[in-house]
Amino acid sequence: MKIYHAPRSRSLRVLWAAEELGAPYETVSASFARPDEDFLAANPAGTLPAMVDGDVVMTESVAIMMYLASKHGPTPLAIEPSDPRYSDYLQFMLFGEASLAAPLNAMVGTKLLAPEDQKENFTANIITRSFHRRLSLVERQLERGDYMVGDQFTLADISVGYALSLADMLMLGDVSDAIKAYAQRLTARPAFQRAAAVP
Ligand SMILES: N[C@@H](CCC(=O)N[C@@H](CS)C(=O)NCC(=O)O)C(=O)O
Repeated sequence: MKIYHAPRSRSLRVLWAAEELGAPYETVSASFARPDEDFLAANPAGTLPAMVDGDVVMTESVAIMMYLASKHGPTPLAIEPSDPRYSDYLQFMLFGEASLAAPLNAMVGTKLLAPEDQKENFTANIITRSFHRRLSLVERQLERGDYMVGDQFTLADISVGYALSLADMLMLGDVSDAIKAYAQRLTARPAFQRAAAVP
């Protein structure tokens, strides 16, 4: 399995999941700012990650994690649909990207690329406020256990954990102690550290 990767991009989710699963992979360095031909052949949209596994080509980080869990499972990282906790698993797996990380793409542009006098603007402030409001759902979950699915670490935590690290990178402001402790639990995992060390 080949993963097009850049450090701190969403390909980190895929590497982290592969490390947790013990799934073998190789990485290909890629840049969404300057995509080369090989990367664009795998993902014409030029977004990271892209994964090529034989004839299978996928470009959504959360979907790739679910694919890996199916392929290399059964695994405690994935909750089965018959399990009463499946709804939490599904909810936070998708929430991590759709509700938390996706809106932050606009903040990457604003904080990192926009001219100095356009870094503070109405939309950026709305996105930041909304991100913090949405974290209340993560906090409510943490009142029930250490992870998004009670006390079981799952792919949903990789999904949400990446969004937290992106917000931290963008310096979107302080988060609650519960979120800080949760982020520390996640980044302390050896599989995360191995994935984060991949250049
Ligand atoms: N929903 C996609 C989002 C992919 C995405 O936006 N990746 C960022 C890098 S972390 C990117 O390629 N941004 C450049 C762009 O949107 O053109 C996923 O979870 O994989």
